[in-house]
Amino acid sequence: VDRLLTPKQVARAIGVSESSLKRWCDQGLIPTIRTNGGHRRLPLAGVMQYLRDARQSLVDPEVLGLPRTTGAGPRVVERAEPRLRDALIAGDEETSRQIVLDLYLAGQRVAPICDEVVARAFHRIGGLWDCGDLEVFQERRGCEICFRVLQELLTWMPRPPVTAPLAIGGTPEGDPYRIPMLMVEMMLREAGWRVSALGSSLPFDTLAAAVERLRPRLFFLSVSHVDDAESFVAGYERFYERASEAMVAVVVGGQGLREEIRERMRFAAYCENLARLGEFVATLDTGTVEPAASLDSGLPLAGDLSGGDPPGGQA
Ligand code: B12
Repeated sequence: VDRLLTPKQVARAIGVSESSLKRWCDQGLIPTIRTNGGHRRLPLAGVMQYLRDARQSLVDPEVLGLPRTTGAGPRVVERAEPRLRDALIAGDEETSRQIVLDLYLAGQRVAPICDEVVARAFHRIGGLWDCGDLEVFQERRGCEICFRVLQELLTWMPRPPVTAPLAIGGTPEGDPYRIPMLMVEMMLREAGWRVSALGSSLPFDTLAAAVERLRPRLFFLSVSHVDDAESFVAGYERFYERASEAMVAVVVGGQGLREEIRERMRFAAYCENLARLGEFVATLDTGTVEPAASLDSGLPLAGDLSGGDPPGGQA
């Protein structure tokens, strides 16, 4: 459930008077709801969206439950990566949180935050662990911290309308990796999708059942680890057959999809990172025209117009 703040709290966090803040609420700059008694309450997600859009700095971030030094970190991805890596290795959750939140509040998109900062930090952490320079507990602890921080970011993202296209996905059996899947969820949410992450280590048969039952527009599969290439490829092919019968686009990604495995798979797209995923989904016809509006105009829904071909010039 979204945390509710009072105008007084938000005014203190930003460093403006309560009356200015109430005026902004009444002008619709910050989403506001009213209590039964008529008092204004501000959902935290809406406040975060406002801070991000307005690039508003904070004088007392702790009032919002944010790290004390929020706003003091790098706003560019290049400088953030080495700092995040060190903080994750040291198990410093508040600094890790601050680094990621600062980038988001500075208006950075999900794809560069995830691809260029978080994933890159983990690729380096994996390398250090491989060379014996890191303890397993440090890598594992870094994962836990990262997962919590990204989940927090997800709760701040605006909720998509019920008419938004649906994407579902997960990781295949034997693949316990949760961070890349969470990143895909964030990326799609930012692009306006409804997303239902099914979980990790799921057998292909149950993934196919989910596709048939939920009929999403898009299915995403994240593969970081493949135990046995033969059974993976065979299981995936059975899944893909059922997904294509259900007319569901399948997008795949992850470090486990080495070229020799990829070339034995069928898919709508393979994306090496979230930036590519963003480009791919922009080409998908998601038919988000309001049903009522299209009935009024007597025109068919957007989905019927293009016949499933990507609309030109969008990617
Ligand atoms: C954390 C970690 C683990 C954790 C995972 C915890 C968890 N619940 O998430 C645990 C402890 C489970 C683990 C176990 C193992 N691990 Co490990 N692990 C890592 C580590 C350090 C980070 C993984 C991670 O989350 N990275 C961050 C993500 C976000 O990066 P990413 O996966 O590249 O994702 C990006 C893109 O690939 C893409 N993407 C990914 N998925 C998708 C999906 C779609 C649809 C799209 C569009 C894009 C996309 O977008 C992302 C953002 O840019 C990596 C090091 C590394 N190089 O990443 C090793 C690594 C992946 N592990 C490795 C190994 C060897 C293992 C073990 C076999 C070790 C062992 N001997 O037991 C086991 C295997 C267990 C298993 N059954 O899979 C190797 C894999 C080598 C290989 N190619 O097969 C790596 C590369 C480390 C290394 N240098 O050797 N590991």
